[in-house]
Amino acid sequence: MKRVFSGVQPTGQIHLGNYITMKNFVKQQDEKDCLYCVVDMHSITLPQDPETLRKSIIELAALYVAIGLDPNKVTLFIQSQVAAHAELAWILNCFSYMGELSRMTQFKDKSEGKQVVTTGLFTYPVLMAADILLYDTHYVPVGNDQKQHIELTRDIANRFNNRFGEIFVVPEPMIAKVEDGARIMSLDDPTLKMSKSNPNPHSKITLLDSMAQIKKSIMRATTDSEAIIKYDLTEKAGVSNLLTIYSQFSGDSIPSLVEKYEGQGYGTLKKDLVEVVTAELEPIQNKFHQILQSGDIYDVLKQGRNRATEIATPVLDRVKQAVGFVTY
Ligand code: LTN
Repeated sequence: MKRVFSGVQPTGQIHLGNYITMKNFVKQQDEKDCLYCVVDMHSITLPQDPETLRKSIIELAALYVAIGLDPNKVTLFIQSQVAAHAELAWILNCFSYMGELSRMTQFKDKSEGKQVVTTGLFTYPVLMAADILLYDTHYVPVGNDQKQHIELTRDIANRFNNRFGEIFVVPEPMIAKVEDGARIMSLDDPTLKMSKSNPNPHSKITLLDSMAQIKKSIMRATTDSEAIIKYDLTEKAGVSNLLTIYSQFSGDSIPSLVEKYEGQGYGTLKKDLVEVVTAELEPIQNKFHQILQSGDIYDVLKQGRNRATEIATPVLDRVKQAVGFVTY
């Protein structure tokens, strides 16, 4: 059975862009051996408030279940609960190059203009490589923005294998198909990617937004003054973004949506989009609250930690043996 691994950071709120990636997690759970991780160690590469982080870790785990991951089918766990991640990351740090890490665009974006940049932020992609390689992962479902990190993971794995023999499985990215490679853009400024760090609450829709807030964010989304519903990412970025979101939620193709709304105003499109989005998110929110209240999530995470450790331990031993450490 092919293995799938992916991780989400427990920082900020999960927005629609993240959600589309996570829906792809759910799709994999029946045919593949899936491990999904709350990557809390990645989150401390930027400053965090401890109590907020602790709460976000459990909430993200609950959200994983609420969107449809079945704890009896997949392994859900917290990265910092499996020490092998940190151990392998150290070893891989000794096989990664300053030059290649300096070229990571996410590092450049996140470090730009900062007075202090931690080495943790710099080696973030190496920890991500460790996450993936630790489980003999075949496929990694991620958003487009993580492609470069997966490429680096493959480079590190190949480098290690060339030096020591077939130690690692070389993983492949699995990128959710969005029409024309479109990304989910900010609602207030469709030239920017929808982002956790955008301070404007109406720039994004997060999975835990109230229904009223979702309605407000969609109804005030930036469009244009043409009042023609057309899919055109450069000329009509705002309307195209609404169509992309609509299509992701309803499953309708974009051409069929363009046809459906031909001759109608943006108001109708937006009202219907509110319906489609809230109809899907409301039951997810109900389930989310129910899971948190029941306390069952801790059992799920313990079981996940045990299973993850079982898989990771022999892989880590293989690596330790390869580099010349003593294992017994
Ligand atoms: N960098 C990713 C989160 C992440 C991840 C991983 C994704 C950490 N480790 C391993 C896939 C596999 C992000 O910020 N989206």
